[in-house]
Amino acid sequence: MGALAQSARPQPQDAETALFAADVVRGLTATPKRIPAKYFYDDTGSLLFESITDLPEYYPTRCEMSILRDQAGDIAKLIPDGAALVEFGAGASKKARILLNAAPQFAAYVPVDICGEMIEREAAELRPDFPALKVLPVTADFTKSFELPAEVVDAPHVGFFPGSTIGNFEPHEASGFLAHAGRMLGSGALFIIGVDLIKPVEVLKAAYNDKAGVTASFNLNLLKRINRELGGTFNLESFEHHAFYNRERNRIEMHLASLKRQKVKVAGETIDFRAGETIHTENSYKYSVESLTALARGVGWQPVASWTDAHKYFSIQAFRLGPGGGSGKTGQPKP
Ligand code: AVJ
Repeated sequence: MGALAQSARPQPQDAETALFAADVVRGLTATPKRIPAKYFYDDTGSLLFESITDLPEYYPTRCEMSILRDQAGDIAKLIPDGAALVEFGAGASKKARILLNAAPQFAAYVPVDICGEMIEREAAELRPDFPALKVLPVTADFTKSFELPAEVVDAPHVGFFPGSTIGNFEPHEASGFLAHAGRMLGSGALFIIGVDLIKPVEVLKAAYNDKAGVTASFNLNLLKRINRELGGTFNLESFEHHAFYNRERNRIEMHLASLKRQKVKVAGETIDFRAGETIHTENSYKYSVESLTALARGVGWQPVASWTDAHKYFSIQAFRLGPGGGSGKTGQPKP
């Protein structure tokens, strides 16, 4: 056994790592090669994404924050007394804080995220700032069914899905997610969604090809993570960050391109790369207010209001679930 084979020996695995390994092997043995974007966010990846949000070229976070700040008063008028704010994929609660400050009628904040450690930490920081608010974190995959805390089951529900995370889904998955959120929140619920808008290609391209190379590091970190967690043998020098706008599909695509013909071992499998062959690592779909509305309407959400920033780069859109939407407030999947 050579040194290469030694270092590529599969590592002992927990359940999470086993799922990661299965997804990566499935994606790298498919044509074209791909890896789900959710795997970007290990500790380093989360920090790199934080740095991306500060880049001069990366407008989405700044635009969304400015809309939330400027329109907080108008958004607050839509919030019923005693409502619970349910954030899907909460992470840092920076954006929720703006809504919670503007709408003191919120009785509860329910951040939902797979990373329990992070939302518990955020909750501990929020509680002293909002002493009257019940902060009730739920550790769960927000794309699957989860139980809302008993304290908020009968409260009016306000869903919150900022950050254009919806753009990572294929349109049919986005529609499926909106339907799922409807079942979780119940009829009459409000849903506040942050979505990146279609805009001139130069602006989009620059946002995913920053001069400082942080987005490239974010993309390449996925290979580092595979090397560390799955006994991968990726040479980071022989892969390159590619990001471009696909006009037909209104999406930014990120890829990692192999600079040469090469073999890489991952989780005990050998993967062949042609020179120039890519791993598709992310789609970031861009919507218009109308195209998201059409998707939402299709699964029972009626448009209530929408706001954009001065450049019309980003949008916050509010929907209400019509009667008969969702399947009640228990969060159980439909039979
Ligand atoms: C977190 C999915 C909204 O698509 O803009 C940033 C992720 N990828 N730079 C986005 C991302 C590259 C981001 N989302």
